[in-house]
Amino acid sequence: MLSKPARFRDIEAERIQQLTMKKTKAGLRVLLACCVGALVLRAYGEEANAKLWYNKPAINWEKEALPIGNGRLGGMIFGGIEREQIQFNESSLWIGDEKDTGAYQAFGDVFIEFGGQTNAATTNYRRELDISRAVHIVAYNQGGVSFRREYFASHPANVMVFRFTADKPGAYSGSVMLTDMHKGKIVADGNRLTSSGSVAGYKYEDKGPNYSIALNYEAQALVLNEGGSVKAADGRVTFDGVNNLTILISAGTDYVNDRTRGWRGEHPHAQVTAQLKAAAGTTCRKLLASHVVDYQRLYKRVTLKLGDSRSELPTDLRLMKYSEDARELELEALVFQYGRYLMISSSRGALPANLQGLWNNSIRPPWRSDYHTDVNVQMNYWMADQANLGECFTPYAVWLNSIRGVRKAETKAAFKARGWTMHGENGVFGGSTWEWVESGSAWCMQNLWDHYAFTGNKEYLRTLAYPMMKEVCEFWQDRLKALPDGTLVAPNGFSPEHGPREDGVSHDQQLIWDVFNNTVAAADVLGVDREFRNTIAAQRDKLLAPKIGKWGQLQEWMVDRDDPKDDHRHLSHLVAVHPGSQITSQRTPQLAEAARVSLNARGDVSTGWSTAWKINLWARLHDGDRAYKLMGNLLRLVGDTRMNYKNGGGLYANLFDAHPPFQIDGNFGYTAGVCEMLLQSHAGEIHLLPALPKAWTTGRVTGLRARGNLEVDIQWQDGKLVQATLHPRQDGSFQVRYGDKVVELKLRAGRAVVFK
Ligand code: FUC
Repeated sequence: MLSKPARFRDIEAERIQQLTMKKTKAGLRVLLACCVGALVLRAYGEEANAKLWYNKPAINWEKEALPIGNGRLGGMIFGGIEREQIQFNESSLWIGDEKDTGAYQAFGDVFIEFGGQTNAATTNYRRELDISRAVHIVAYNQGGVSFRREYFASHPANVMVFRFTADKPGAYSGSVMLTDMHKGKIVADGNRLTSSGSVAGYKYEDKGPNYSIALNYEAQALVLNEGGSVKAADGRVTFDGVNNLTILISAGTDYVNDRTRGWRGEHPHAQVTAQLKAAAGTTCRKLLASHVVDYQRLYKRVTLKLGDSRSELPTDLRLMKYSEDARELELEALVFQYGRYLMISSSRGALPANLQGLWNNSIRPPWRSDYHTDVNVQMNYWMADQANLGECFTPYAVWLNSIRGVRKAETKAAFKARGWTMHGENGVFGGSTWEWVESGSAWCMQNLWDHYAFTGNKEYLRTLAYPMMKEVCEFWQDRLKALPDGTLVAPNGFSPEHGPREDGVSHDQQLIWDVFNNTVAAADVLGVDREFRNTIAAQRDKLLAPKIGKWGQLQEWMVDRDDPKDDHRHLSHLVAVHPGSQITSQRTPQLAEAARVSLNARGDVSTGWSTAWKINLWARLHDGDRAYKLMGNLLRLVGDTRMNYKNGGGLYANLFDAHPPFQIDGNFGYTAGVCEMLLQSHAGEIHLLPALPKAWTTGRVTGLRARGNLEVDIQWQDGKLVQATLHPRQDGSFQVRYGDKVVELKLRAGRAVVFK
């Protein structure tokens, strides 16, 4: 199975060599390949490095349990021997309403007790998460029996599957329990456990408001036996003398992302029952096969090879060794792919990934496990298209679209303006709390435009992105204020989460520039709204521009008051460098230099997400070694789960990002950062290896996406480009850069181009 793609690759590579070679002015050799070349040099081969593994069960949910998810349902698996716990979630189980963010809610747990099995008598214990297949495995020996468990969350079947097998018959006896975080009704009937209820009366804070919306929910677990027997007793399902045991679970709520329906649709009972019935009607083998095919269709689009290490250590010790300055390149690649695994597992076909993706074991989770719009949700989605997971972006755009009606109403009341904006905390019913962060909606629009830039999907742009972008422009058209010389500033703004409220804050100015600039481009692509387009283009050019202050820094405020000792985690005034594109090393070198001064002053030690952002920023400033240093800071084994806003960033043993506590933006931001180090496309050109650190002497990446709707494979050796292949998905003109060499190319859809 695995050697076939490699052989295929060689044949295609040979074919490419026979194709025409052109020498360009700049001296880069370019091979123009025919259509078959679209498939060349894709390394679909084995990723030996794609496993997290441990030699003992998890005790701590946040630091040790391992996540599975199908984009809607999620499970955190402990791997206990006498007693297994799978804490589970469904992404729409929320409290809150149109006035209040509320919070994302834990659903419940499945507990499985194995009679007669004890920790003490176990040998060869191993639990692992294979992120190349999205399968979690627990294996151990006990009393002469080899036990093996497989767990996966199937997107096509829309259920989670837990399968328990053994090499001797009748080895499984015990019971299955379901718990419910909202104290609903639990019924055991035959081989089925059901929990159901409503979240009415639950609040995020003791003294918080009563919410006007209360979702109904239901979860079901179906216990299937091969051999032995299964029956309901005392609120559990017990099993006795079973050879192989399968537990299928699904859950849902009556949430719909539609304000006009009051956010409530059908009770989930029928759907959950049907999902389990369909899954139970097939075989585990088929469920697993369709799951792996579905998952790998996304996962295998990108491969990354940075080294050849074959660490024999369990992942926690491996990370510890790395933290002690024995840097291991393949661990860096594993954490990169883990970000992609977490994205595929938490953002498909339902709600977008929240502060914890979709894994949450609390009804009062940190920061509500919500959608924070002063950096966090935007950061979640930087990597989606870069790392070739465009489908995973869609839930985010759909969520924004669903809440914009509520946002418009509150924005109108608060600002007497058209369009819409948000506070820092946001939920699934449009409710938004905490401080106003007026440029938050413009920042979300940047994600929306980028998704178009990466995919070239005009239908998406016309129907989903552009109408929202236009509305956010309208908000700023009504809100901007002219200084005496005609310069436009955002009034009374805020540099998250930092400094006074005042006019002309750089963060606001840069994001308004961004949304105006992108909306001009979008109107051009769609050929619509000529007059509106010209007005915002003119307003964009009158915006107060980025300023360089007295110590050479990029000013965070209109007033030159930046403190060089300020190491605040937010890097709000650098948003024009990344993820924005107003400041680039090529086009605005002085401003880029000022940004470098500011970024230096902020220091290298911070929270998880802040460290991840710094990786991206240093990559944009083309300092690969500094980005690499920050990567090292993020790949630091952290044990503390207490909230730390200063310097606790790193990874837990399960490779979840530690803010601390667990916050997933650091995982996604890290993956985005690695993409930015290898490939950039924000500055009107495709830049190969823009920030390659010295440590990555030789490596290969395939399948990264660039703006303009193309995929790029890059191979390098001794720190130098060996070969890059562009796979355009649509026709277009591109400028391609490597170092200071630049070539101009007209590319045709489906015709790969190889650079030497
Ligand atoms: C912002 C950040 C915090 C935290 C929270 C969820 O408020 O400033 O560090 O990440 O979001």
